[in-house]
Amino acid sequence: MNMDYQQKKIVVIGAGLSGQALVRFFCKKGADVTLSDRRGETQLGRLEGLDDCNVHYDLGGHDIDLFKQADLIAVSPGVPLDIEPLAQAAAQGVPLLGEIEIAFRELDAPLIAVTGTNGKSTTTCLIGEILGGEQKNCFVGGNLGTPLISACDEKYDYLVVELSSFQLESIETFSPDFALMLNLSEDHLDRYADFSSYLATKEAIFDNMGVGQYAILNAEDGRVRDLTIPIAVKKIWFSANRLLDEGMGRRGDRLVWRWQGEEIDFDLNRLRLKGEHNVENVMAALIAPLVMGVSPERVWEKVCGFAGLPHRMQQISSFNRINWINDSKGTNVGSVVKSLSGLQAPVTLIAGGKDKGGDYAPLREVLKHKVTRLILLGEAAERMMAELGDCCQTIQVADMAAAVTTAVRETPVGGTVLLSPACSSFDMYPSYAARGEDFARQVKRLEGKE
Ligand code: UMA
Ligand code: ADP
Repeated sequence: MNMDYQQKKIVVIGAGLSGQALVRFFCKKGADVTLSDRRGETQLGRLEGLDDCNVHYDLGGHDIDLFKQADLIAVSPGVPLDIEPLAQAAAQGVPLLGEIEIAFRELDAPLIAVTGTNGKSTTTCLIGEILGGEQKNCFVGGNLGTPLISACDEKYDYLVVELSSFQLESIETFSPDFALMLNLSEDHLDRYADFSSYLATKEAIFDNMGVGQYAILNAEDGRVRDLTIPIAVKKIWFSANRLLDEGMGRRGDRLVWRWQGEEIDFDLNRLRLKGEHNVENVMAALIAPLVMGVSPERVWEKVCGFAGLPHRMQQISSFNRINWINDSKGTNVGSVVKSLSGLQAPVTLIAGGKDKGGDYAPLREVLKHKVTRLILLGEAAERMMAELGDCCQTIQVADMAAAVTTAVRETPVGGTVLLSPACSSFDMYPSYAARGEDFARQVKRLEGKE
């Protein structure tokens, strides 16, 4: 369904990756576009990608009148829908749509959407690996980094899209052919009133789905099992703990796919990806391509060739005979619990960053078993110290350089230093990637390589 935006007054809010891609899209469609950002010109710098666009600017704050007079407001994921200018415009009947909804209305290739609290990026990339190549053009993006709206620039055979809860807040008709729900645990409680609001936003991915569409679901996650999914949607389960009568199950070190009366198995020993959490991601990633008819041989060859993404349990050094692991993308408690569970003691854990308002208590057990030193930094350090400081020896430091210097002093030969913050990065860095790169740089500095 292609929408007509010719001469429509459109306000795009947020001048980040999504906002800039939206501006390019709407300008091409002949709309009258204004880009609004609370940051001013000096903070934003030059928006080089927009040089060719005929766009107006509303910077250093949001002009409420402009919002009220718009035909449509296109919202970036980082902008909450309840901020004053959006609430007032919505109250006047101005439609607010997110980047994902706007893109969905333009695109017609089969769409596989990946959500859940953890493992989204890894699973999205795995599916992209499987479906891409061999003359197939596969878009792989969304929350992962490339906004879906930029998929309108090219013809794609498949769209594989990672979706955050932020992106799902502003969908209306979005309905993927396959929706994956990997797992659900506390996250982003700095944006949502409570955990159930976060869960409801995630659940919205299924709202418009129906006949001929599939929900791919983690059978071992109670919150996933409790989701409300339209009856017409075919549910396909995966379980990393047991065999299933239908779906993707497991028998020892083999994954077992049972579908339409047939059974195929896959040897886990061939995987390059490490960790139990990645077994779950692999299981989830296999299902849509297999249902779509990609051969099991090709599927497994692609999955086994995948070495993982940077900043996710990435071994970066063995300096001082210590295993240094960058898991900067471990941005919530659930992911850090999984990451630590897969490691042998003794671990020195570097954590902290921007607090997301969730509960740190689920970390207590695994800290006691695996972690001998907890090094805390960032805005969340004090709260984490108060809630976790009695689980192991805990030290608060000022920055990453001090965290790494302390870690090398405190960690015995054969031990592991893990950066897995359980917090977002935005108190000290522009992104989790910048935080992970700083960690790697500080380790290199110790090694005398920088
Ligand atoms: N802004 C306003 N007014 C506000 C709030 C923000 O103008 O009230 C402006 C900011 O000043 C800034 C712009 O909005 O200039 C940023 O917009 P954005 O936060 O939506 O950032 P994008 O660059 O568009 O990136 C977004 C996703 N960011 C967030 O959801 C916070 C990226 O996910 C995603 O890769 C990208 O779209 C492409 O789809 C990042 C992320 O941290 C990786 N995601 C969260 C996560 O994974 O935990 C959900
Ligand atoms: P997301 O995109 O959902 O943040 P990633 O694939 O980027 O997920 O992985 C981020 C971190 O989450 C990893 O470094 C790991 O600590 C943890 N993780 C990955 N997959 C899972 C999973 N299936 N269950 C729990 N934690 C996971």
